[in-house]
Amino acid sequence: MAILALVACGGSSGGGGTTTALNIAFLPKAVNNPYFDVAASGGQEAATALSGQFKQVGPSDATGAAQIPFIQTLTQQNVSAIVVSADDPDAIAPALKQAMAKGIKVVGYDSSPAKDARNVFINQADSKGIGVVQVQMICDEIPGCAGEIAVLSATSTATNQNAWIQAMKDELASNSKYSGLKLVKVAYGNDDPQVSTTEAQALLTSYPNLKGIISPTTVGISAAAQVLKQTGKAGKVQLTGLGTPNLMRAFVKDGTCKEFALWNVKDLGYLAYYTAALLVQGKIKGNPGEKFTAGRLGDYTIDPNGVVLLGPPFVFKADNIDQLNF
Ligand code: RAM
Repeated sequence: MAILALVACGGSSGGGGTTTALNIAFLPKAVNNPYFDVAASGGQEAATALSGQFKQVGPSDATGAAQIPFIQTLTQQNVSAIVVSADDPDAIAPALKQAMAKGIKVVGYDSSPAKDARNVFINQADSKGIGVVQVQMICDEIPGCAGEIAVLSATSTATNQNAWIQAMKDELASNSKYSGLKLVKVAYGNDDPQVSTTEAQALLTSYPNLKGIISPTTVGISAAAQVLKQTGKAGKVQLTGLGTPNLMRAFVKDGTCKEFALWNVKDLGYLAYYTAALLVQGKIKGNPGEKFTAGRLGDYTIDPNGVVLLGPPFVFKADNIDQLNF
C-alpha cells in the first residue's frame, strides 16, 4: 500500500495564489548529498503550486558550524522562511532564534533544530519506528539473528540519526528477540562519502567477527555497500539501514544489501515548504493541535511537541526497487 501511494504521488497541486510573498529557502545538512536534492524537488513543486519562490543554499561539510553563516545570510536577506535540516540542533539554535526574532519563520525538516529554535518540525516518520525497523531488518538478514553488529552513522551531532540510534539501542535491550545481537560500535562517517568509506573499512578490520552493519544515512549505507563489495565481504557481513533506491539499486540486485528502509523524500520537501508557506501567510501559527491541509498530501495535525509527521517508513527489496526512482 505504501509503495503504491509513493508511486502514485506525482500529482498536481492543491495550492492557490497568495498575497503574502513566499520567499522560502531550504538549508540542508549539506548540498552535495543527493538525498537533499530529492527533498528540494518536493520543495520546488510546492513553491510552484503556491506561486512562491524556492531556493536551496548550504554548506559542503555537514556541520552545524558550517550552517550558521548561511542562516545569518538568509536572515540579512529577509527571506520569509528558512526550512532547515540540523547538523547540530544546539549549535544553530542562536542564529535561528535571531532569524525568528526578525519575523522569519523556521521549519525543521529531516533533522530537527532545538525545539525553541523552530516553529514546526516536519518528521519523515516516527523516530522510534525508524530505529526499530532497522534492527528488525538486520536480525532478518543475519543467520540465526546472532553476533556482533555495528552502526555507521552520519555526524555525531545529528538530531535525527541520534534519535534513531537511541531507538535501536532501546529495542536491542528490551526485545528478547534480539538477545543474540551485540552492538559493538557506533562509527561516524559525517555524511561524507570518503570518511564513511574509511569508517566502514575500519569496522571490518577492528571487528573481524562482525555480522552486520546498520547505516541510518543514505551516504553511509552506499559507502558501506561499496566497501563490502570491494573487500569480498558482501553476503558475509549483512548491511541494512536507510538509503535511496537509486544509490542502492545495484547493491540490492547483487545481494550486498537485501533490504533497507526510507520514506518519500520528495514528499518530505513538499510538506516542509507547504507548512512554511502556511506559517508565512499566517494561516497556521505552529501551535500544538492546529490542523491544516498541505496540497496534494492532504491533512496534517501539529502534535504537542510542534512536530508534523509525514508518514510511515517503508522497506525496499529486490521485488520493489525497480518501481521507485529517486
Ligand atoms: C542522509 C542524511 C539525512 C537522513 C538520510 C536518511 O542523507 O543524514 O539526514 O535523513 O540520510
